[in-house]
Amino acid sequence: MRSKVAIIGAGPAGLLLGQLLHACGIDNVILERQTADYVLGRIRAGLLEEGTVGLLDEVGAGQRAHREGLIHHGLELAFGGARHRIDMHAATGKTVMIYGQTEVTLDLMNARQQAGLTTIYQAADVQPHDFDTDHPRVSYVKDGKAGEITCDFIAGCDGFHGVSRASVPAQAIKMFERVYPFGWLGILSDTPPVSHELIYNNHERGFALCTMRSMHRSRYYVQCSLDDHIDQWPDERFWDELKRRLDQKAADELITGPSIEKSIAPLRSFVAEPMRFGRMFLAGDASHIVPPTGAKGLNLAASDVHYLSQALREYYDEKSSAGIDNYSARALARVWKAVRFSWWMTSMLHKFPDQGEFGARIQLAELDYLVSSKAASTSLSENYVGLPL
Ligand code: RFL
Ligand code: PHB
Repeated sequence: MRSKVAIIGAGPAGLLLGQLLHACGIDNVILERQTADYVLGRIRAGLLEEGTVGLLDEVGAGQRAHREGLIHHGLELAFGGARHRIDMHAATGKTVMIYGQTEVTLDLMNARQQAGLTTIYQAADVQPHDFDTDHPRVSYVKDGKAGEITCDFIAGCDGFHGVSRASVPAQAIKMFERVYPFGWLGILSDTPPVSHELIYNNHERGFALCTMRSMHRSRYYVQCSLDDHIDQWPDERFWDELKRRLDQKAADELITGPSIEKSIAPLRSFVAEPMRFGRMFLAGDASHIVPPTGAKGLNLAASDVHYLSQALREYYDEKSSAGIDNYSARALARVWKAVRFSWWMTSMLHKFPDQGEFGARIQLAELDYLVSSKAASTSLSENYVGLPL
């Protein structure tokens, strides 16, 4: 099979890139290791920047998000027993949208199907080749039969554990990493959210986040130990622990119910540089990971593929390589700012094993400064709603 661009991975990065390329007439094939149902079953991100919603609109996949997504003008920070609202809209003129990653993925999958583009699900042993030449290709096995896609470019959108980054020779890539000494235990439950906006809680027992998927479905997270196992967290224990970390009003108003999903995720900051290797590009989690505290992972995947699609359009339409030559630097400039913001939010809100009473007081001082200083709360807002694309 031949295609201008072979995309590895049908997560948000791969699917959005496929539609952005299609919109400028660049044909592409996606190879995905899992089934479509498996990809749709992963409960992850929930918060979209306006820029990300704009990209969904650009490819004609934004209608349902506008109908069903919840627009948030602010967020709350809770510490020292009280809650403080940050009005992001007043500070920046922008809002964020609550719309689950599963829904984004479904909308993009449907758009792809309507456009008649090829996605090969359950592709095993996917392997990029010869991306340091003018004739890259990707090999795979489907239903026991070997296949190959010859292409002009390969887009590695295959997430943190994907094969694309792993195929780059060690001397050509530099990696930066910080692993945090805790994880997030998350549950999804068909109960109304405790508040109409998100509450980020700094508490001496550890961080907690109250978020949602709709006005009938809530999503809660508590900071947990990396050694914890899901079996140690029956629903009652989760709700008890969450309540202890909330302010009194939220604890009183919290409506609990059976969980419909429960999982533990480790927290990590990671960046691989550069994001281009000859005729292969990395985008999304394949090249960087942020802890979820800043809600940036999916939004960065979207901005990466926006830059990449523009670069490839320039290559085909204007016969210019300037865009692809600049892709890595342009994407990384935005990535590092989101890495910084996510690290900062994580550092300010979680309980670290070695922070001591001094560290805890510094966190409280920083939070108090944030909610009382216009400059500081504007800075948080500007980053949270998303830096310009
Ligand atoms: P994905 O979603 O991991 O998709 C990669 C796809 O590649 C496939 N794949 C392969 N295919 C073929 N061959 C191989 N060898 C392959 N290896 C892998 C995989 O099966 C998969 O389908 O990466 P992508 O597209 O870059 O998207 C990134 C986002 O999924 C991720 O950044 C976000 O989920 C992060 N995230 C959040 N981001 C936000 O913007 N806002 C949030 O509110 C937010 N909350 C979160 C999050 C991530 C979380 N977890 C579980 C890590 C909350 C959590 C708890
Ligand atoms: C979510 O809704 O899952 C979510 C929202 C904001 C975050 C992280 C996760 O910072």
